[in-house]
Amino acid sequence: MKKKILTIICLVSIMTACSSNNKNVNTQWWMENTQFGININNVWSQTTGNQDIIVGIIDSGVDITNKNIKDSIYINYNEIADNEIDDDGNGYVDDINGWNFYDNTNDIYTAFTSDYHGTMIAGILTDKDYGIAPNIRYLPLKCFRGSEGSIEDVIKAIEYGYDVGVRLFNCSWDTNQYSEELYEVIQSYQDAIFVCSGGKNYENLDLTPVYPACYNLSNIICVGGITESGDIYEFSGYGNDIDIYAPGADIYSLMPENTYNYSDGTSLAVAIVTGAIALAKSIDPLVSCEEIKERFSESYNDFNNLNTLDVNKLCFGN
Ligand SMILES: [Ca+2]
Ligand SMILES: [Ca+2]
Repeated sequence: MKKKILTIICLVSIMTACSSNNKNVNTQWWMENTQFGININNVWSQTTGNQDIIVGIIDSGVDITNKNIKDSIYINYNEIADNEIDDDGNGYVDDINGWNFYDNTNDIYTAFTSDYHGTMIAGILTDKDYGIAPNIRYLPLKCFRGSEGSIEDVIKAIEYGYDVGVRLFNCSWDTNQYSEELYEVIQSYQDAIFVCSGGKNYENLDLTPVYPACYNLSNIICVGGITESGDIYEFSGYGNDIDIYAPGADIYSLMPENTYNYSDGTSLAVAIVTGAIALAKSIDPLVSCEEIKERFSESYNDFNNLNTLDVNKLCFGN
């Protein structure tokens, strides 16, 4: 059994209701809606993502067998599968589709209960029917089993992802524990953007910060969740540290083993923001985190007095 430096890192997701597999229902309230949804239609007429954009999903594992996400998986063409040789010499044997840092294997999916969360994030990002940016690539970086993981593995995953070419990381988790090591690794990759959860409790982050979202670093984006009625989602953090609010309730997403479900959680808002940034980077690969934050600060919603995500404004500035 691997010895781990454990910290408490909790993933944020609550499944609300089991749905049927009826895909004819109007399932995603937040996609086209221009009030508290993300206003995506005009952007989609220009791009549904560029395959050169690779999003690193630091999360639990991903069931990549689903037909709606299997074509978006990152493939390491420098590695020969299943020959038990580290062909590309990066220190990871047979790492074709990312890596399982939790168990230190190339098996990025273990079981439904341990890996539904990462699968859900991959679905929001790239599901052909229900995702934001189906034509980008995602790289599974499994650091959690269920809600259990370690800073130690997260740091390895960031280093691995960056070497692969990831410049956009989805971090749908948080911890109350400040880690200097995690701070430093994020700081050292200035040209990578880290989209992070503003927490799973209804707390003012100015008083009760969560990490990595509240590290004072220019390449971190701190995300909060809102509901269909524009209220702050009941388990989202709030306060001045939040850069942008995005839909975080009643989100329809892929689950393992070819199932779908409605879920709530700041985790989902994070994935929606990551997907939106992936589209912005598909249009302008050199857009900086600073520029993105500036566009977020202009994305002010008078109805709820919050900065709420508008993908059209993010991508085209109006
Ligand atoms: Ca390798
Ligand atoms: Ca190999």
